[in-house]
Amino acid sequence: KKICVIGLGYIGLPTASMLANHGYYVVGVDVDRERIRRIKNGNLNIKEPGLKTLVSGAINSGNLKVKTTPENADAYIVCVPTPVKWENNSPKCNLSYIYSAIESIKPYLRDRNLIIIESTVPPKTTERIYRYLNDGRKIYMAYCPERVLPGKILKELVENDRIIGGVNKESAELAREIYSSFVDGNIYLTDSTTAEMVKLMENTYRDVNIALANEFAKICEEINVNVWEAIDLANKHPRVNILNPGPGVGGHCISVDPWFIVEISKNAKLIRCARELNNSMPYYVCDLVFKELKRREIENPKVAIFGVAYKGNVEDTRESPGKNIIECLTSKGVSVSIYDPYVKTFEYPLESLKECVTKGDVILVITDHEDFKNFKEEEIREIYDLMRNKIVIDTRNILKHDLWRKVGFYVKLLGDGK
Ligand code: SAJ
Repeated sequence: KKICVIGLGYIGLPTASMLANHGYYVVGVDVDRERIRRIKNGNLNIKEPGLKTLVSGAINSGNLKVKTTPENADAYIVCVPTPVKWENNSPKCNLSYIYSAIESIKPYLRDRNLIIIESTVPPKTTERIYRYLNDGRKIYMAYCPERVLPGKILKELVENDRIIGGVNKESAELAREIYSSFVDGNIYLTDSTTAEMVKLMENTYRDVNIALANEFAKICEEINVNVWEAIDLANKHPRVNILNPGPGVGGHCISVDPWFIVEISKNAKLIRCARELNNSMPYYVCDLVFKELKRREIENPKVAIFGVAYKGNVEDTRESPGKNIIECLTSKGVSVSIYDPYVKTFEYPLESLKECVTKGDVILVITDHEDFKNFKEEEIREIYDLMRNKIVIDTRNILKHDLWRKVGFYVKLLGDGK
């Protein structure tokens, strides 16, 4: 059987390669010529453990071909981005990439073809597209949300349970046949609108949980409690699982998807509030910086930013809270230098560790990279000697604070009022 995967990003490329390695003939399609060229050369712009080997294996086997236009196939899987756009202060899912993907496959569609959408979309989108396409042709359609965690994509693609929502039972069954070729987890069938809502609920649950942790962090600062210790102890309860506070929620999923629920329902009050709270965290972090600078009357301050990836151990900077923090600091006349051992390109210049901390006043840790945990005492001492003022603000509780304090740093931890 032949499958056409539209969109070769974080989800489409691993999925296409996986299917090609499991007996399907796969055509991977992306409108970006440069991306196609890179995939062919094995020079991927996505850094994900194991991905390069998987892709080159699929291409060398002859089962995966990549190009810029679709072809006739038995099934089409759409994995294009669905960002949020703002219209009159209201969030709206930008479905333009989905629509152009659908238009691009429309001329090739034949009776009994299956179309699967994996991109995150507002409820009822799949049904609407199904109605639009079913103009006399017998098309099958299903919504099968991706659920993989960046950094663990290959493992989770195989191991996670999957939800498949068909516009009818036959569609769901046909989609199940495809996914069961490589998924070891359970596969659950439902209707397409339920599956769309399930996807949004998963990411919204996480966003609201993080917002709660962030609110706890602010409150703990007021009452001289360490929120990290408090959360750790609360989580000893068998039915409590509070996530970690931090500088805000980034990435292209959790910081975006809850808006698609806000878009469709006035009842989404808690969801909107959580989103706004998480979006406000970068400014809360900047206030912590301003407070330290003011307290010491530091003139022409320089802040050394540690980490601009949206989360630890990835190179992705999309929707990173770091961007808002940098903008806010620089708009108030604070100069910033940026160090991130994982990130290769960013809107602002990246520097080496030494350059970044030289003559700095504050180290502001924004990302929980493993590397930051592993600084040795000699390295911390070297950093100490290069800096003008010796302040550290850790928004992730990732540094070994005892070691930094021992060297002589003043360490402020987000959410620690003690
Ligand atoms: N974060 C915190 N505190 C925490 C956990 C995360 O502040 O305790 C922050 C992270 O630093 C990051 C953001 O939240 O900025 C999101 O990171 P994440 O690791 O929670 O999630 P993503 O966006 O990398 O991937 C999520 C996953 N969804 C869930 O876990 C429910 C993944 O399984 C989805 O496939 C993915 O969204 C997606 O594509 O929808």
